[in-house]
Amino acid sequence: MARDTTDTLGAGTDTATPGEGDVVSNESLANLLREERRFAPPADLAAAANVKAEAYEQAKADRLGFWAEQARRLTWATEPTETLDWSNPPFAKWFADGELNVAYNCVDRHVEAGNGGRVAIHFEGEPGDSRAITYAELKDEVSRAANALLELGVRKGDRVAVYLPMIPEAVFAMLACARIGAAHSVVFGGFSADAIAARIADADAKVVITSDGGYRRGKPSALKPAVDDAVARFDTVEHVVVVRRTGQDIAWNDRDVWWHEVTGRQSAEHTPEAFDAEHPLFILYTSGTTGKPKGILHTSGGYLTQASYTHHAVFDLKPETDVYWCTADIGWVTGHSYIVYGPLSNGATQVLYEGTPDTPHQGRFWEIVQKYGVSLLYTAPTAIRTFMKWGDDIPAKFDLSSLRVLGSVGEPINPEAWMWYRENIGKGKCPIVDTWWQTETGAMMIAPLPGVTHTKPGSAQRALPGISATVVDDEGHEVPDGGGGYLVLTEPWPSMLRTIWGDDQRFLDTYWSRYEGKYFAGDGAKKDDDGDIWLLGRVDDVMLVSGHNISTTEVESALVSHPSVAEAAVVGAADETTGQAIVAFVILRGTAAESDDLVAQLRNHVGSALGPIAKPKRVLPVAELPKTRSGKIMRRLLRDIAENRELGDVSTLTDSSVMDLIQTKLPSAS
Ligand code: 6R9
Repeated sequence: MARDTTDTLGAGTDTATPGEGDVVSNESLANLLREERRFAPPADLAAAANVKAEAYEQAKADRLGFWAEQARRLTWATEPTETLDWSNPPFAKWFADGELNVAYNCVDRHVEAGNGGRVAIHFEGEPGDSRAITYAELKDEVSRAANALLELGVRKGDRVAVYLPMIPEAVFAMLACARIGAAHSVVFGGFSADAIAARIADADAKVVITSDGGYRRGKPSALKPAVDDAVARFDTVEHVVVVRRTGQDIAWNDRDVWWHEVTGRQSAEHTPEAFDAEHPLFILYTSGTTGKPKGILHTSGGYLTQASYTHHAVFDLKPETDVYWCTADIGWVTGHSYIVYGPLSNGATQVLYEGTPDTPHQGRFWEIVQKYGVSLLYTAPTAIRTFMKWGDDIPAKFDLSSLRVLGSVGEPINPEAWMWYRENIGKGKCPIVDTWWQTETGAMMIAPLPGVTHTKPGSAQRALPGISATVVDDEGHEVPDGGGGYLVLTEPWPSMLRTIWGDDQRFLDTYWSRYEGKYFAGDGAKKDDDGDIWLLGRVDDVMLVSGHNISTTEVESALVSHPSVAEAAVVGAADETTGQAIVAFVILRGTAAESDDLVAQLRNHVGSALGPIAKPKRVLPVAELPKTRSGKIMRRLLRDIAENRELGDVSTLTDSSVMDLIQTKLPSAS
């Protein structure tokens, strides 16, 4: 990147006018791809890696054979003889004649193999309470919870909604559902009563599992009132099971039962039944930009195969010695696949943390890494940029020498955030695995292999073995190396969504109608000269300035490459001259002071990094950005602000007061 060079591309131009940009922009926007930093895997990690370079060749030669082999990682009650049934595309069946119990694979088989004494979960509550749960104890907890659900009338094929904080009971509840063949529908703790009600109604959930509250930011925060409000709207919800976490006062209704009472009277023995590989495992709602949330349906055998394989391959998990920690919430797909199903199917020891990264202090994450000797860490760019903002001195106070692989998920990671993660957390010795995937894909799809890939800051690089991904243009033709367009998946994969719950037509329309025979992911992407893939953000967020597509990710990464910027969100706002004009919202790093001079510098900085056409019309320093509970920036709301419109749906926002803060900062926004 040309971030330290002078203003060679004429970034003094304030407004790009149509026509003028053509040559300059095409050339200069490719600058981000001129990322020349490369990091080879550490030799010792490469030598002992779970997955070596041959895996790509093997999967290429026989993709289905490769996945059939990965399915053998699992313990089947009936081994599948058929790998993929694609006779009715895009409705896939994987391992259809196989039978298994997902919870048995995540729990019992480790106990039977003699590892019952291994810690499955090191729970760390926000107030500092902790609890270690071995695989043997997990088996008892999950069995009791399964027996409790049966007592409450839940049966194979039913749906159970789960609305819990990040406490062990969330894991027990999900596995108990899996164990008896009921599909869980986890709703982010903190979503509103309306959001819970919509999800209960769509899936027709019979039972809801919640808690009195959970700890967030040093205080107990209530969960049950939202459930009470939602459940009161239906007579189909038969029971609400309530975990006591905070002990706060709650209203009590006839259908409520305490978790500790209903599980406490059960036997710790429960014989898991084998279900078809295509039996539903869970529904997880993902908010579309418009319309009601989509209930993404995942099934059992294929999903678990890919969650398990990718966790083993991409984190290089050695279950006897590693301590793994995924900081995601259980309400996000990352919590499903990389807290519950992937790690537990692999017999991992992991940390489960209830709270926020700054309670009681901004070093809390690093204190946890030090306390448990975490070796594999999986977090999101939003967290990494927040840590950058707080300053390098905070992680420097802790012993992080146990770390060996660092993961990222959720958004494109800006090259400078990647470098910061590598230097300040990984101390220059840990491979970074930037993992691209979606709720819909169920498990990782594009990511480096830590013992194989020469990593590049900011790129997820290439499809994992057995996965086929590429970038196509408007007409669906694959772009050559160096070209840009849309990310598509060209072959079915084991953990693919099977449909949208109750709406096959929407499944077809959303993902399979844009390009014949290809899955449309909704993300913009580019291939660099080596053929490596760079994700450029959601297609809905792409800006059209003077006839040029400009990706939000590239402009944000250019801003974050300035030493004063920790985080940036960029939107295209309607503009009379250029169609759209780039408006950038930036969070400054701890030491930087807001000034007109700095704003001018930042605009010029983007201009010189990417060319004049990408130079933001406005740069607005703000204290916070609107984010979803999984940490994704909600650019749609910033666009509403930049265009002086009333705010759209804010129901998935973490903290709606953020919008008020931004609005008061912008009396003159136009
Ligand atoms: C796992 C998850 C999916 C969307 C996806 C993309 C963005 C996720 C990314 C990434 C660039 C990565 N995304 N990981 N973009 N690089 N490593 O996040 O699922 O919540 O369904 O979001 O997130 O835009 O399409 P989900």
